[in-house]
Amino acid sequence: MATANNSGLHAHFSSLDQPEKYKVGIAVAEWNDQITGALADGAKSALLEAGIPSEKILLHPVAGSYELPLASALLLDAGCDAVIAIGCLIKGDTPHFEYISEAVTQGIMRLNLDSRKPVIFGVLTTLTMQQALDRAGGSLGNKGHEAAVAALKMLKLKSELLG
Ligand code: DLZ
Repeated sequence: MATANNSGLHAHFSSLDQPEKYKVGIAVAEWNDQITGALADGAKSALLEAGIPSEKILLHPVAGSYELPLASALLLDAGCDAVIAIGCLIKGDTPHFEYISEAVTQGIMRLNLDSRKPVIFGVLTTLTMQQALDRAGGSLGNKGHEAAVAALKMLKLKSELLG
């Protein structure tokens, strides 16, 4: 069962050295934009809090979650050091949800390993709109903010390991 404090992401993040040198992309799906807009706002505020300059945060909308892997790849090609892919898939009456979820999950993981750059899975996959609202600034926090913290932690890890 989901809990209100299940990640500890914030507790263990110490700040990034020279945050001004990083460029971070945010790809945002327009499907369920009430949710994805709130997630993108959460992600952007976490990056700004960490000292990434606003002109180095590239936020780009795409039609739906299925487009997120290609949009993320293009953001990496455009020089981003990390990308946060934000979407919201809500299960309906057809198997569409399963196909898109699987494709997006695999596509984003592939980008991580192929590029050796963090591409963060900020995609909610929920059974109901209420579950999505709970995770987009509601009772279970803002998963977009947590996704950005995950990106910052991966950038820090990469810098510690590789300089
Ligand atoms: C088609 C579709 C459906 C049914 N549901 C969602 C959804 O819940 N969340 C989402 O982000 N996108 C959805 N899409 C759109 C697809 O992701 C994609 O944009 C289209 O299939 C065009 O490639």
